[in-house]
Amino acid sequence: QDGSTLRRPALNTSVAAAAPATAEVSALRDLILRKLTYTLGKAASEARDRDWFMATALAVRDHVVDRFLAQMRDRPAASGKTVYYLSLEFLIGRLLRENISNLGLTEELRAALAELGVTLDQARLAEPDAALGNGGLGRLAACFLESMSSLGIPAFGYGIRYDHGLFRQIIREGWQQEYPEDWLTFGNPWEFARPEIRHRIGFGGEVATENGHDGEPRHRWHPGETVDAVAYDTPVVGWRGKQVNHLRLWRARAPDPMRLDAFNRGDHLGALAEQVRAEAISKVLYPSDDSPAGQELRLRQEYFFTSAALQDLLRRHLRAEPSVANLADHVAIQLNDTHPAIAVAELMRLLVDEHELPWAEAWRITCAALSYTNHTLLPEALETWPVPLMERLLPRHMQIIYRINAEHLDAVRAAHPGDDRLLASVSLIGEDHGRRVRMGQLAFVGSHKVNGVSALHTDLMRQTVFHDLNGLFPGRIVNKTNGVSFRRWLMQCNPGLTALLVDALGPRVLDAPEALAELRALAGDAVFQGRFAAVKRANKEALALRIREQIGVRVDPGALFDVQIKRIHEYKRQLLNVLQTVALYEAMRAQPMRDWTPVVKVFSGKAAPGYHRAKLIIKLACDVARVVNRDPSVRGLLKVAFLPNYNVSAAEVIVPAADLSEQISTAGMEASGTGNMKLALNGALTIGTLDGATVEMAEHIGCEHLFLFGLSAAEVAERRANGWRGETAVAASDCLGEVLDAIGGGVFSPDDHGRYRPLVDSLTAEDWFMVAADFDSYLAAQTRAALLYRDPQAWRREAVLNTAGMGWFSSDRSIAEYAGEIWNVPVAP
Ligand code: T68
Repeated sequence: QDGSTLRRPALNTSVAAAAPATAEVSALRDLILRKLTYTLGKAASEARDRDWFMATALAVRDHVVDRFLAQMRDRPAASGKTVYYLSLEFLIGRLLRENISNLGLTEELRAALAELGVTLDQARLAEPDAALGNGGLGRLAACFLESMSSLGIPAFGYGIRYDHGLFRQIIREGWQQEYPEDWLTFGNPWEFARPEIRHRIGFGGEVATENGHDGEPRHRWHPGETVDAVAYDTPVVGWRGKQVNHLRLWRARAPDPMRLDAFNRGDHLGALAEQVRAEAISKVLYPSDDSPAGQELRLRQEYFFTSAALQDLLRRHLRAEPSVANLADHVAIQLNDTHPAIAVAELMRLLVDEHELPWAEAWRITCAALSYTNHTLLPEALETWPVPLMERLLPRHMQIIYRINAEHLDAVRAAHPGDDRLLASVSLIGEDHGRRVRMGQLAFVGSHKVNGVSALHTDLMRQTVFHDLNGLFPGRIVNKTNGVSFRRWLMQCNPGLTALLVDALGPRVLDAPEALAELRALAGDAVFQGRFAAVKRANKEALALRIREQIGVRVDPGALFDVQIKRIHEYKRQLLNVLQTVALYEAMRAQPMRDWTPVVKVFSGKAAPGYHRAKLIIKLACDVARVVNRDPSVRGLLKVAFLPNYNVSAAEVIVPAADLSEQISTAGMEASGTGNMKLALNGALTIGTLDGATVEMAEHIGCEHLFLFGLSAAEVAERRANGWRGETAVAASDCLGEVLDAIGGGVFSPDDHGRYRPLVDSLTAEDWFMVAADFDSYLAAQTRAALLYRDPQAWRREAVLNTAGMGWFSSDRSIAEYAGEIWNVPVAP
């Protein structure tokens, strides 16, 4: 009855299925061997998987260099405009499979490596993940870069080349421990170091004011400290190799490597102190995901990469144009969240102080060039910096911000005389917790467009955080619903499904994701369903193997794979999922012989190191797993797996294997979500709240094909306003009280009975995240899912309809919208 019993279709599982030409294969083989021998200095007989990966990557890189250099050399054709995407995070993952797939080299490379006695997977799996991001925000930046290349939009991604990306997560006795991540240890074959591309970044010091020749005072900043930003370029290969853009990451270097006098005096540490201080800037990614880092180093990182990016794009502009006056005709600068928001002041400084433009003209150019994407409404995640810190670290920028604010508030006063509440609300300086610069307001005022990342989120931006600014600048806020790269999240991670889609819909589906809609006609077709299910089954077997290898838990690939993979956060409500797991466990123990649907609960994700609650939720999931997985009375029908060290590569294995996708955030709190899109695209059914982009997914797929439950965003707001308490929900529920008693009473923590008391108490009290409030409704949705899974035909039909409805969620669509409505850049049809 499940997919494994059906005849597996004889499909070629690769996208570029044509047999590779032998001449190309031999050329590639020889190139790899040359790289291994002459660049890495290794003999083939001595080479390890990592060496094969390095040699292969270097060979593949050779294939893109010409197009890469052309982007650098040539002015963009039609519009003459280049997009600069500024992001503190690029969560890239591995690049080998993406690059060869986009270049159409997969089969050639597979054959070339085979001639060398190496499998493609051996080389591929030896690549470390570039984990230069925390979660959705960083991964979105990576998908967007790939889409810009695929759509032929000339673009640069600008960020930081962190020595250490997001921490490696180890789970020891259920507790998360963080270890430094080391992706650069063996070198990075994709990047080109550009020691000659270097910009000086200042901090601290003083501002001198002179009289300029036009009578206006001229300001000159004399920084007390300088750091160099050195460029490292990684080619970003678009689909079918169309365009190769730049990801340019900056590394911090001290202008002087050390103080030789101190060193020679024997003060070896002191001699290196400045270098250490300077280079700390690009040492490590902040693992902050939606919590305020609030630290000086973070501000230094933000200014460092923003200034380097702006200096770099100005230099590029001036190579082709006589002046900066027409800058906004040639550049579109997108700020990914407020992390680069200091760009507003820095661009003004460069234009006014360095290029001597009049203030008003500089302001016009700045607003025309910049635009800003908001990714969160969580108040604790909205960046603000203490004014004294800004004055000390960036004195000239603080002056500029004061002047921008003064002119902004003058305009508000003129339009709304006497409205002090409005003035306080839209000021760039907040007075609530000491004087602080509000980076969201700064980015808003200095941009021509500000966007949210889903329709609901954008509406909530207009209603809440940016309500008053929206009133002053109507039309500035626009929506750009997120998307994901179908190359990575379908073609590369799920070659089996891709081959089936090509077979059913034609190769056109690889270039035109709208074609997925035609699957609807096949959703009821038993043969197609069988093939679809067989692909899913194979992916589930691969995940089952990984689960066994990683944590020693055996799972049945025939069970319903119920997957929640994302950062661990209270608003994402992994706790709600754990509570339902416990409810199911108790029900199974009460009636062991009922015909329960076999379920595997898969959790994976990292908690911010300082977020104790989130770490406690991981511990609870692991405690529940330990008890459930060992209990013979559930007869293996329920298994719980917490997979450590979630990252892009782990997602590429889990996503294609999921049956049920958990998108269960408290409504109104998840800005968009993108994992929701990846999972549905790969044929998982969504169990979710009407939050973020899940709302739009329900519209595109049809809401009857998702398991929707819970309070709406408006209902959540209303309950909070009316002093909601979770005990109301406990009293009304048949089983929530029992579940909380078991967890709070130590059933899963016999070594520490009180461990989960605070967690449980918060649910019966304020229940800020509406876990208790939504519990019964979630349980009912889970029951609907488990029932449907017992009818394989019905489930498969739904799975096909989910994939069919996802064409719109390609990041190509998102980027085409940015290009048209924000950047004013043409996209070739
Ligand atoms: C995510 N935000 C949103 N933030 O939570 C998610 N935060 O709904 C959305 O789909 C995604 O952005 C893309 O738009 C984040 O991932 C962070 O990672 C972050 C990092 C540093 C500081 C604050």
